[in-house]
Amino acid sequence: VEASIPEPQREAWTKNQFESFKDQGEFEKEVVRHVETTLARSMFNCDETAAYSATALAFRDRLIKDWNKTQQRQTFTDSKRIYYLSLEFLMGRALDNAMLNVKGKDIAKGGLNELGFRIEDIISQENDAALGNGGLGRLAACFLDSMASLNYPAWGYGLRYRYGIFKQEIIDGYQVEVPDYWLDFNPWEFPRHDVTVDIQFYGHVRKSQDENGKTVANWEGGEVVTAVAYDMPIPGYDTPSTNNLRLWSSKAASGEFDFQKFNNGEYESSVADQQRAETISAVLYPNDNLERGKELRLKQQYFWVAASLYDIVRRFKKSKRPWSEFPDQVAIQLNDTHPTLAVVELQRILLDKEGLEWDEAWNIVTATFGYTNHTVLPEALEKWPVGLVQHLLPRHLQIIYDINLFFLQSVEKKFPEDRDMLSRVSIIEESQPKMVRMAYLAIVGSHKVNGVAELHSDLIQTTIFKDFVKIYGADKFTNVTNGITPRRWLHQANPRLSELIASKTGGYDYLKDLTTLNKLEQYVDDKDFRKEWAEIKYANKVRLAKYIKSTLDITVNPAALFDVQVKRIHEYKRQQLNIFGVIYRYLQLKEMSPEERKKQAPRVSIFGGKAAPGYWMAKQIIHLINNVGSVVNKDPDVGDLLKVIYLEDYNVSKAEIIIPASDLSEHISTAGTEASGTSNMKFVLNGGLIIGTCDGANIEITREIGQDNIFLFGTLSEDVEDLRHNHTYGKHSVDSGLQKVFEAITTGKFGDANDFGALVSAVRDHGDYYLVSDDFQSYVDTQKMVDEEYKNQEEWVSKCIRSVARMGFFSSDRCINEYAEEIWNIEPLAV
Ligand code: 6GP
Repeated sequence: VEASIPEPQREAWTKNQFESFKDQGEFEKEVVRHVETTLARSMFNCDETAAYSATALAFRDRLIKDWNKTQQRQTFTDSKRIYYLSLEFLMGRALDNAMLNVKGKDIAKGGLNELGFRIEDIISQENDAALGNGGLGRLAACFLDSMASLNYPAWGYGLRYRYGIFKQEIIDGYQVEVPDYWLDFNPWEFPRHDVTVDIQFYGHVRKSQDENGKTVANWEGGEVVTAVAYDMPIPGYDTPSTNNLRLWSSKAASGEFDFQKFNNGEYESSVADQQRAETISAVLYPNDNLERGKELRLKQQYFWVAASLYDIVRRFKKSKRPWSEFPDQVAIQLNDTHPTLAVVELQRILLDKEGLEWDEAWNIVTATFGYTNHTVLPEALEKWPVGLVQHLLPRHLQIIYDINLFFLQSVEKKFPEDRDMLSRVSIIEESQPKMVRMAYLAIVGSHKVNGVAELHSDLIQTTIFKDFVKIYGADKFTNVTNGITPRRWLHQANPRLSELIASKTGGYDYLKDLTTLNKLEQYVDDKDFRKEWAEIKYANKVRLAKYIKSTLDITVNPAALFDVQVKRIHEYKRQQLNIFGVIYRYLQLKEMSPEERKKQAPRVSIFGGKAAPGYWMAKQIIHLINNVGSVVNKDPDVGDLLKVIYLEDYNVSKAEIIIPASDLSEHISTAGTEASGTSNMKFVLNGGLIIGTCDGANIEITREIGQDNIFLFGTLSEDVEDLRHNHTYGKHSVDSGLQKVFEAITTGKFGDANDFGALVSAVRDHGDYYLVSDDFQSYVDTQKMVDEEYKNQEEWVSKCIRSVARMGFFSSDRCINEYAEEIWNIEPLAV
């Protein structure tokens, strides 16, 4: 890198660079300087918010240095880069992570203490960057962490939403949504007012002839909106590599602002255009595993994809390489189908702007893209009405039709005898109205397609994409089982456990190679180690109990079994099965004599998660959980034996408190519906056991940690279809235990029965699509087993330790290395 600096300036440029804080004194000086100058406040009225801001700025200064160097090095070496396109990045807080990666947390702790603050209080001042819904967005955040930590030259591209996922309040047992305006003070983003791209919408296509007589398409007219880049540094762990996350913000294109109107005093209408432009990046769509065909959403997608591709192409063109080398320099990963228009946009750029021939362009496109599928749920598979695409992106629709034409011609050649094949695999669905099937477009436009856990990758190849396996062969399809970053999800969230592990495995190397955890296995029978382990879990539970007390004013006993289900509320994730099970437990407790009750294991059932604002059934589930809580929690017959807690506004920073405190967590989706799940990995890594179905990554977790260390129950994925068929056409009777639960609900034990009619009849009268009744008995039986096993704490703790020791596979580092090797063909950059 130094060689890239011009000789005369080299010395001046490279000397006197500042490093991480030399000592506590230097850190304090920096904080005070930022309070007094950058924030223009006096230390005499420096509150926690100001102390947070100044601390963040002090660390940011260090981060920027590494960031600049990394970018310079990437430019200089000119090696292949990976671009991760995701409409969601669920980052959470950044300060703790920056402290870890810049190395200076201990100094900051001491320094803040001396200035009169506790580091935990300062860290918790930060707003979460909540630019995502759930698993898909959090996975993208873990991937950024791993790509930086492994020194891959990687960029994330997304949208800078002014409002992230809404904040959830629970009022009278109902979810209420409050906007999440998170940008008040965000030291982690850098506006790049000089990096802008004009994005076109609407208009029409005019064909003309160029000087060689070749027909060229000109996309003309319509409206233009400007994309402005905002960059966020992504530091790696134990490496100076600091990558970039570039988020685009929309604003009116210069020249769009109507000065004439403004001059005439029509202030309001003159800013209307501006507001319309800004709407594009205003808000994150709050649906998880659901697509609704809204025009603004399609506008968001194109806006973000077009700006990102412009940026990527601009960077490539600086290298002056021939176009054929584009795929050697650029890999683009599509995080689900949301960025699929990028396939069309790149083809358009190569064809219309750069003058390449169709085949030449198309070979470049398909060699560049990879597509990750995150769900098989039909309601989540993206489709856009042809008419809408035509209206918004007329040239793109033409290209989509051409892609489809050439694709179908090749299919017809290969399968002349299969007459239905063409309509089955067509990118255009011949429905009323016609629809563009984005997943099919993504498959056709990519060289690799992957699922996110073994079962899921098998399922996509045998169900929703099976024709494409026939067409392209099995090699195009692969699996990359999801992972999580151990830096955030063990070291940051559970510092004491991390320290204990480090003391036994030879330091913090395990944070770089998670398989090192296997050294813990030799301590499973070590009584002292087990004791320390159990004490840490208990302390984490005390911390959560305090949080529950402070937010809900409910006292829970930290010695009780903490049973946690936190994730988006969805029928397929089956929080309804959980709460029905809780009701069943409650009814049983009520029937027992006081003597019998004394023998029962106390439990705290903890729920958390948001429902999409338009998902009525999910909101009913939240309501029922809260109503059950308000009955159970004040029932003196039950006391400590059962508490039901709904934690408001589940998000990344709350997950960091909740996950380390769980004894048991629930991952109980109907088999075949949860693509992977990633919180299952987080819970086990933090020394909790799980109860789960044979679904998603639960299956691989079982394989790694051993069947004895997990509570599996329920229908297998291969039996789901038959059961559903029987529900519809055969006879279907509700499980007898569940009937008692329904009786309690419908007789008004938990508030107005009418409120929960739909929840009950979905199971009882409407085919029980999610097999709640089929799995109910085995669920409560398995919970009984949990109660029994929890009584033997020595054995329980041994299982936890053994499980953690075997979780090495689930690091997102492993995952990223697999993508790099199998899909991106990219090497880390030496530092
Ligand atoms: C989620 C899947 O539901 C979850 O199982 C998986 O762990 C996660 O993706 C990461 O791969 N899918 C979504 O959130 C989604 O909206 C379109 O998919």
